[in-house]
Amino acid sequence: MSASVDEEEIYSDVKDDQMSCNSIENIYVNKAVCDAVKFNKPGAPISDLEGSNTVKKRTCIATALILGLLCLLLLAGLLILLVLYTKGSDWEMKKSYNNQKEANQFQTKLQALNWTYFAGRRYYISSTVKTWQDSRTYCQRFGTDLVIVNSLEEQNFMQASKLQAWIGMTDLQTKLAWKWVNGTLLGSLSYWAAREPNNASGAEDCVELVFNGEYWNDAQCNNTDYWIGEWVGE
Ligand SMILES: [Ca+2]
Ligand SMILES: [Ca+2]
Ligand SMILES: [Ca+2]
Repeated sequence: MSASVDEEEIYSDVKDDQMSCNSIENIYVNKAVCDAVKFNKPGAPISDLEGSNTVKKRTCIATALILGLLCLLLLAGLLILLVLYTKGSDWEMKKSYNNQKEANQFQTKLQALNWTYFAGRRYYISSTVKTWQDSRTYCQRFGTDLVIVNSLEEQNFMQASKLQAWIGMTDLQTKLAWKWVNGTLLGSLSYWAAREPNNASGAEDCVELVFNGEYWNDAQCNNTDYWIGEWVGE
């Protein structure tokens, strides 16, 4: 009877162990212990297993902290990019607005003062003086350039200004041949004054209207003249 009781107790203990081993919680937590009990194999010492679990928990916590930190860094990076993008867009919009505003002001000024139409073309006749390059730069800022003379009619039109004014021709780059500002070489059509171009002192590389606008002369580019701009394109 006593032996039977012992067997029952042993059986009960084993059963308890099996139930314990079958519970979901313990399957993952105490697998090594269960294996040791179920298969009657020497398992790892309990203290080692607990230590192992503690290490795993710490590893999990550390991993979670690192992931959280990475998420924060990623979020911060996205916020910085968003701020930079917004500022860049604002700056571009402001720049575009300023350029458009400047162009509109220029158009208004031209229309109010010196916009002139001839043979379907638009011209700007300056009311101040500048060097040849500064005159050209002024024109280019607003989509124009110094005038290119394509016909006797256009030459006569400029003569009507009666100004000593720069036109769009130079030999600054070639020193050998005269070129219009659009890169084409001067052809047979020309209106040089007598004994011009003479490249006086070896330093005359830009062309101006002289004799009340009737003829051309090569002059030093750093002289200051009025200028005539011609709208590029139609
Ligand atoms: Ca022209
Ligand atoms: Ca020259
Ligand atoms: Ca000259």
